[in-house]
Amino acid sequence: MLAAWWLVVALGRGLAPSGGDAYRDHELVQVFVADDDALARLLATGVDPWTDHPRPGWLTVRVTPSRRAAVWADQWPLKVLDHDLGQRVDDESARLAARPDVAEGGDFFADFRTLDEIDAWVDALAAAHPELVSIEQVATSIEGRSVRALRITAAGSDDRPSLLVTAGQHAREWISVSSALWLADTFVSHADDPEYAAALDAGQLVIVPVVNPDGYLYTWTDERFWRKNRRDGVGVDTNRNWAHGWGGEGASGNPSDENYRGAAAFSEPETLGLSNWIGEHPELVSHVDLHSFGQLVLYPWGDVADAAPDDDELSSTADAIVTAMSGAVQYIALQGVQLYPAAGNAIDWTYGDAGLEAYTFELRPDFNNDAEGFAPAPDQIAPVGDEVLAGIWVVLDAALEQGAADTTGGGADSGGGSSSTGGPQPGSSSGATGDGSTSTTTTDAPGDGTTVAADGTGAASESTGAPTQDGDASGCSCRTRAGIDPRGGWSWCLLVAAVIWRRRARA
Ligand code: 0X9
Ligand code: ZN
Repeated sequence: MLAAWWLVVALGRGLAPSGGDAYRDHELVQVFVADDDALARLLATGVDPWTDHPRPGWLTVRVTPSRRAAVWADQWPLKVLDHDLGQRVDDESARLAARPDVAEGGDFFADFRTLDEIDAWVDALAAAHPELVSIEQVATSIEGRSVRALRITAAGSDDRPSLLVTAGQHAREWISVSSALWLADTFVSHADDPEYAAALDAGQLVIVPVVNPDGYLYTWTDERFWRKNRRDGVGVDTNRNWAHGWGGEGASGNPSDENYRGAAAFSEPETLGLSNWIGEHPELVSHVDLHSFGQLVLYPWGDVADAAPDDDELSSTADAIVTAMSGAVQYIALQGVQLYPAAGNAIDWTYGDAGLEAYTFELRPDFNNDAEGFAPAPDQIAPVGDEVLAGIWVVLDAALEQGAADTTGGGADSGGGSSSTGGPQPGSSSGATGDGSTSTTTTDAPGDGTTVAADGTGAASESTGAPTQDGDASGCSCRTRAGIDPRGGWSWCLLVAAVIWRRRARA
């Protein structure tokens, strides 16, 4: 009876929560592996590492009941983060089934949304703001779904310099999708604010919120932690399928691996369609690809250790992005390959082959918070959305400066993240709900002088008094860095040490 009620409620909301059966009694365990031999021994037990590039050190793995004895037989230093991932997925499904219904006026950003809800919201946003928002189809997925872009501009033309934001290449990284939609919502609902109006007059924001719609849907219906697209039911990692350096280090030729590169460069309709579309749009000058998790800003190259031709600009802009995004939590800038090699990733192609200034943002949580990992609580949607917004402003300002320089024949440097439009500091956003009405979501965004609790509760914590940047020469307010990681202490030191260790391991 209860099950029947659940089904009615779920279907009534257009949902089909997957439930946790696929993960019943699966443990999430942090294991310390001292060296490559130990790593090989652990992986031989058949655990599922929650990273596509396992290395010695602390490693988070999913352990199925059938593998448990083999894992625990060894004397690993280990910590069980979760005894039953199935329960976690059940809890999440129950929460999702009870979340506010957008069709009945509920806040779209109160929780994560199904593909149907996202499509309806995007349609409604465009219908309510035809002067600002247009929708373009950029690709068709393997299962025949539209991969769509929202173009947001007040210019009424598509030849203004444009920033492309993509999200959801990896199906389980829901916070990347919600953040892309948060950007669209903020730019539309603030379009009359002087800073936004200036930016939308001078340039455009093009947002593809769900690059991998088949995979995204599958995480809602079947396997919550699915990563790839749905090629033959086995999947291709679209972020290993782009043509730049395809088949190089960090991309597997084994279809069952999480980082399977596909049969050939651009073998997948999602990457082929999107890359063709990018090639047809010379107004695009920069690209940000959203992922989770790790709190990182990555720049090319992601496959080889050589410095990119524009390494100085890329790294200095990445530093500026990190400054803008950090406050409640700390982000770190890295050349992608220093994290681990990932040949065939999107930004190597958009930078190297399409000529865009390109970055990957890995959003919250950080690597010390694997337990939350790909399933952050819904109260993270707003603060992470605002962090992405702050970072996007840095890239957009650089793009618009470049556009202005190109127009005037000047030689402005695209790096450094200085402000041409004086993009605002996010703090509160009035949200278009998609039905033409608006809702207001207020957040203590990083940089507005307060900080958000690191656990995402929204409770303010004391500023640590870290440096602030107030006002640029034009008198517009700029990003303020209110504090560094209120968790502080050893976890932050460990994170920094891990990054340095990774860098040295690569050297
Ligand atoms: O592995 C990926 O595709 C990205 N990380 S994720 O956990 N979201 O899957 C990162 C790719 C960034 N590039 C490099 N690490 N080189
Ligand atoms: Zn990803």
